[in-house]
Amino acid sequence: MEKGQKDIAVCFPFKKENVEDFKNNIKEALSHERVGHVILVGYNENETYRGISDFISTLKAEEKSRISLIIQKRLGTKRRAGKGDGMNTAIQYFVERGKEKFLHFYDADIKSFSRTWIDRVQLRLDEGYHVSRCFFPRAYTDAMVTWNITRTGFAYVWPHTILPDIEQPLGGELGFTREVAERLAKDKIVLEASDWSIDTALTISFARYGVKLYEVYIKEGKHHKLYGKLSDLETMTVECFDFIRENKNLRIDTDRMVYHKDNTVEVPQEYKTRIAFDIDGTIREFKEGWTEKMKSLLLEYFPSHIRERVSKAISDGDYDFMNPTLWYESYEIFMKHFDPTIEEWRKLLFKLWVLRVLNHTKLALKDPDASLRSLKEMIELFRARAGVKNRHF
Ligand code: GDX
Ligand code: MG
Repeated sequence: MEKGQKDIAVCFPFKKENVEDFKNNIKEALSHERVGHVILVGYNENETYRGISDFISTLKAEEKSRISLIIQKRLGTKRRAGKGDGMNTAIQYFVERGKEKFLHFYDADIKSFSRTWIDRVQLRLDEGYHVSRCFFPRAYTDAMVTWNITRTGFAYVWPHTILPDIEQPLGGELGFTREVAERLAKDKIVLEASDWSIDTALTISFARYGVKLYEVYIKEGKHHKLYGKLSDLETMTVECFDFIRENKNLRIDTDRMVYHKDNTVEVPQEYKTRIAFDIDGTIREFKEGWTEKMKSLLLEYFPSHIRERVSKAISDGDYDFMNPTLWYESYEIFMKHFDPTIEEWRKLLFKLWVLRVLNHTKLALKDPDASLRSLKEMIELFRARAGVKNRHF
């Protein structure tokens, strides 16, 4: 980089966020000497959008000139309009109008964001990696979509690739080169990932392109708005699963791909024991909303040893059974039969995922280290079984 060159664009996609936190993040990005452009992509002209628009009007002319506040376009045609449309709008805007060489993304709701994150991501891009993405220490009861949907799904569908080894394949904090942005902007698979599936779509696409990828460990962690009951994650769980299912016939070969990551120091004790969601509220909700159609899907597709335990969980509150082996069997059934157009399939996937999370959480409360080991072993179990069967769908 030439001295004084502003060669990085930073994008914050946003929907409804705390305006003060978001303002701090924008200021932090603007204060970075290499950031030439800050792209803010809103879902619509809501309260957050208006708050940020007022804030921009108070900035100095030089800072104002480096900010674009835009509304996301409808780029996908099949899936819900969500974060994916926001990120894809930013990528297109960057490719068509931006002059910078690199594009970074960060979530707008992060409370621990600092300009040093930009440095740490950019360091690897400057070294020649095409994509550099963050991963964070997470509570052992957090990241339950990542472990039980995404890394398991990658191990199931693409067991021979590095995809299941990526620490946080759903993370929204990452940077890549203009060349990668240009490919993404034309990629139908990515453009259709208009909802929460965008993070999965990007990860899969980096593997499809065979990029040089680096995962950067941000040891201070990502502090952001918290979840309540697991039902806050229902849409994300289903959308992330469905994207993998829909693309299960994609042939991906990562033999020549370069993938490196930071070594992590031991996760701090406070993370090991922290409970990431409202357990009692989740259990209460689990019992509700079972329709006849959901029960008939269970009866038709699931073996009796799973079906009977699910029924007992609903009637007697015996929640602690969905271990990695039973989850593998269930996952396979969803992979083969799940229909995203049928609401009951979506609900059933979510309910069984809740049982998996509750089973893991019980172990995490008793023996945190054993629970982390069991998540890692679950990925290897999925990989080994899928690899051995070497199935063709
Ligand atoms: N433009 C736009 N449109 N932005 C959105 C939309 C949307 O429809 N929905 C969410 N966002 C923004 C949001 O304002 C925030 O800046 C960011 O996207 C992430 O959303 P948040 O509600 O904070 O998601 P959460 O649950 O923190 O998940 C993030 O981390 C997950 C993970 O680390 O596993 C998010 O980046 C997920 O994609 C990721 O799976
Ligand atoms: Mg968040």
